[in-house]
Amino acid sequence: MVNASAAKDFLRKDRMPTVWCPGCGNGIILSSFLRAVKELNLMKREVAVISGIGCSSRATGYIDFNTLHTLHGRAIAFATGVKMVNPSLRVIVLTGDGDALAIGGNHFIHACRRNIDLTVIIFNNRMYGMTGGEFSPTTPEGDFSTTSVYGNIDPPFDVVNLAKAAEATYVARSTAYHHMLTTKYIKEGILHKGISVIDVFTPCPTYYGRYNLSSKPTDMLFYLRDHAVMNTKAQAMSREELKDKFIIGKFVDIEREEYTERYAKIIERASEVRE
Ligand SMILES: Cc1ncc(C[n+]2csc(CCOP(=O)(O)OP(=O)(O)O)c2C)c(N)n1
Repeated sequence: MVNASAAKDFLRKDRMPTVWCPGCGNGIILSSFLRAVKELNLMKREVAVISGIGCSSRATGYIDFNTLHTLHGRAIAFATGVKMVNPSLRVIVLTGDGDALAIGGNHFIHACRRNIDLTVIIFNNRMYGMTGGEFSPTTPEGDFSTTSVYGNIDPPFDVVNLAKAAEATYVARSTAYHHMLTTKYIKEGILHKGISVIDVFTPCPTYYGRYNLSSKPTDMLFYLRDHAVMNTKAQAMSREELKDKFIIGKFVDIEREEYTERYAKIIERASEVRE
């Protein structure tokens, strides 16, 4: 076990303070990630961290690894390129629900389908934080945002079900409150050969919270504590008991041939033919 201060080894202290609002869970998720890297004893040079655009995607600016802060929705595309060129790197994607599932939705499903060895950590704040609180593909139906002032009419994606349907080989969900669980899933995801998707729920206090739950960040954490149910426990609960709850846990952990390994075989075959 590594304590939280050890994670500071990986922070670019000269970039502090962060842009994140007081009470935002992004810092908690970032520290879960740093703790996971520390506990796995990974060297900085072995790790590449790629993000898109958004509040959550700013995370790459605060950490001292090989990092790329790329284009909105293109984090997984850049990460795919990095992994293809250097399969020995541990490639991690830090992304928002908008970045990964709206503009980046295509890259997300195809990375799952290919089973490329990326660890995709979704900072799921249920809306677009950076641009002012618009609804995103994970905003629940009926919820309020700056672009759904009478209630959102779009049914949301369930990230776990989406990743499962696209045939991701590791899928888990945690929250900013359950930081030890998040660290555990990130560690497992990094060690997993193939794509791992870790959906981490962290309602944005500034926009989502203010419009839908509470303007107090501590209430956000209590909300996560009181409404999350482990999937193992949920199986024995009735529909009525699960009303207003969301399910966390590990949902998929299977083996399937990884994409860069398949590609290496193709290169080998092609060079044999040429010789
Ligand atoms: C091509 C493009 N379209 C739109 C934007 C504007 N934009 C910047 S961040 C963002 C949404 C961010 O939401 P999310 O990915 O959920 O991250 P969060 O800020 O909530 O962490 C949008 C629409 C952009 N930068 N580039």
